[in-house]
Amino acid sequence: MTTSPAVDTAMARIIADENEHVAHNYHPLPVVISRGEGAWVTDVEGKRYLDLLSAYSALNFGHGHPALLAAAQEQLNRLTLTSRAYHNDRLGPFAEALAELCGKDLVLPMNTGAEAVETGIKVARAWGYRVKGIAPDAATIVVANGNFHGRTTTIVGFSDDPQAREGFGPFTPGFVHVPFGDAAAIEAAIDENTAAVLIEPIQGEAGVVIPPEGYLRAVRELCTKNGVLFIADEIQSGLGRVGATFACDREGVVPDVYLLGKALGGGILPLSAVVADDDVLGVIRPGEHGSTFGGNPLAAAVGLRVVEMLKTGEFQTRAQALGEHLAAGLSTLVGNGVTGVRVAGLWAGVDIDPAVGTGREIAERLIARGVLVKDTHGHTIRIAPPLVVRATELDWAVEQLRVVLAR
Ligand code: IF1
Repeated sequence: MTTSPAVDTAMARIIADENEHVAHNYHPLPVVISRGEGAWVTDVEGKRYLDLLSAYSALNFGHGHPALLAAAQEQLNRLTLTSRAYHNDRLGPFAEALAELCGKDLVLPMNTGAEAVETGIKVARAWGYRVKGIAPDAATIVVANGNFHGRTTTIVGFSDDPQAREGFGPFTPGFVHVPFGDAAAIEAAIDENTAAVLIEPIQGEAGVVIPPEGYLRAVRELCTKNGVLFIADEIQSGLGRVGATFACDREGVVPDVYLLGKALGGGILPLSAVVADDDVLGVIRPGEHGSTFGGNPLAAAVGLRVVEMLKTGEFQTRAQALGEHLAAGLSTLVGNGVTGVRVAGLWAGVDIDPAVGTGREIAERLIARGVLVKDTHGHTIRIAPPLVVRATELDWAVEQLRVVLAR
């Protein structure tokens, strides 16, 4: 019988094999998941965990939601891919439903969130030249410090996180930075070459940073006044997470362009979209933009079901109520290993007192107690459970957090 630690377990072997053949672009927490149901996942050894990350909100409806699985399975048997060289019978209904959910005219379907952001940038630039009349190649886009919009070279080029950008230049020009949450800074940054302001209404990667009340309304007014597009990256904040369909709804604001992803694909496949009115998205002409898988019938069938589920308002209401419940629980930890908590709907950033450990250490201790979270920026952990989680499960998770903080 071996006395050596973890090395001989099935799980350790799986992790070692993965590390041998998968590029080391991540440092995953040491758990190997093989099943998921609702808010719970099971590892290869049969141990269950409450999933408080939901694949960064891509699993807003939980693992294996029956209605989403049914939509995917029905479509899998019928037709999965046509390319946009032809029409398919699922894209139109999906686009119609999503446009209606957003109160907009048009949808441009892509796959990943980063592609939606890239598409939004192209649309804003084309609109800047063709509608606003900006001089050729002079268009700029105002972005926020602390932003996270994805991993392509253009996108990391306007990140201010050294880990995201260092070693990957040269970068695409045309972006102007302002502090997040400061509307006056946006006003000062706008000039005749500004095509758009691109922000996350709530910054996710930054640690669930909620801007001051009135910020989104002020951005809306500034953009309208100056003839600039307001592009809201709702890829992580949208589709029910914050207790409303969109984080912009919390201030009663409608951006010119919604960027959507993650939960749009129901946690089943990648599906993203740019949603805007015809006077904006209509600037893109045949042949100027696209993707092999964008608008594929399998993704459209799942996305249509996602939109139908959101139209009931049930998930938004749940996120709001459960979020208040979670906020109350987390607030009892402040001063007890937690230095600050920010909550928007069922989405929380919890700052860990460095004296009790790093965010990563807390996440590792929680794994031992059957709870999955993810750290960010050293001492913050993010909590974004599937919106199908129960209040009692959240209470239990808060108690596990209390225990690992006290250790
Ligand atoms: C990674 C974070 C979350 C996003 C917003 C666009 C994208 C994302 C607001 C791009 C992606 C991700 C991707 C994932 C980790 C992650 C993340 F920690 F980096 F911040 F969610 F919290 N806009 N977010 O949050 O979407 O191309 O990935 O589909 O890159 O490691 P994508």
